[in-house]
Amino acid sequence: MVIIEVESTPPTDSWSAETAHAGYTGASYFAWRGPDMAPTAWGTSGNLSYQFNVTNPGQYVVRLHCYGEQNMYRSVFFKMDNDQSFSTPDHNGWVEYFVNAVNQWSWDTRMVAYDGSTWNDVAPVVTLGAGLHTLQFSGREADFCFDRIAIFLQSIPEATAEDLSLPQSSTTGGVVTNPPPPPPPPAATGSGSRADTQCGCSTISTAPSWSVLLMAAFLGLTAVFVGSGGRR
Ligand SMILES: [Ca+2]
Repeated sequence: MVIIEVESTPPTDSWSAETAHAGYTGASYFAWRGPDMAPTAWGTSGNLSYQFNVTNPGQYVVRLHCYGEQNMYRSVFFKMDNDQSFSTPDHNGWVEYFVNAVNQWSWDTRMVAYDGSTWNDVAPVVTLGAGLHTLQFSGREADFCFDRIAIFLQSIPEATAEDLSLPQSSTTGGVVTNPPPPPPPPAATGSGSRADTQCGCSTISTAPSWSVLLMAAFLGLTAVFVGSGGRR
């Protein structure tokens, strides 16, 4: 399961990081303060990109924590990798994701594909193999707000994945996000290597200073010896 705060990447173009609507998570949410874009203007303005790693291949549901100002049809363009299974090839993989709720935060999002005249519902499910994947958005309609992204195996209940108390960068289900998960708390014993082997998520060590100090001392002594020899 991957939980990504939208604001983990800087806003582009007319995306605005805001905090006016209570109920968001993390530092802020993004609101599209640009114009309404044409239904075929995918990928042209306000491109946002999120990369994450999958270790358990499978069918993943993607949900957005959204807020629709004005009406429930505020939407954003969405694309997963270069997957074109959502739509016709000339969409180049882009579909729309809209809020489906007005003036409130909701996970009750709907994904649709535009066929040139109408918008057809598509399941917000993607097949993800092991490895890195890139999720992209671009601006579509004014006053669309989104806060966080949940990507989770279909076997995980939606209510579990949509629990707002979940931290960003969850490693549940063997999936880690980019940016990486927060480092573990320091080991009580002061030995840095134990936390590394337990979490396996980073190379953070809580006590790197001894080896650094020893190396510095060794280099310092070497310099003294070389210097001494040079003066002889
Ligand atoms: Ca957020």
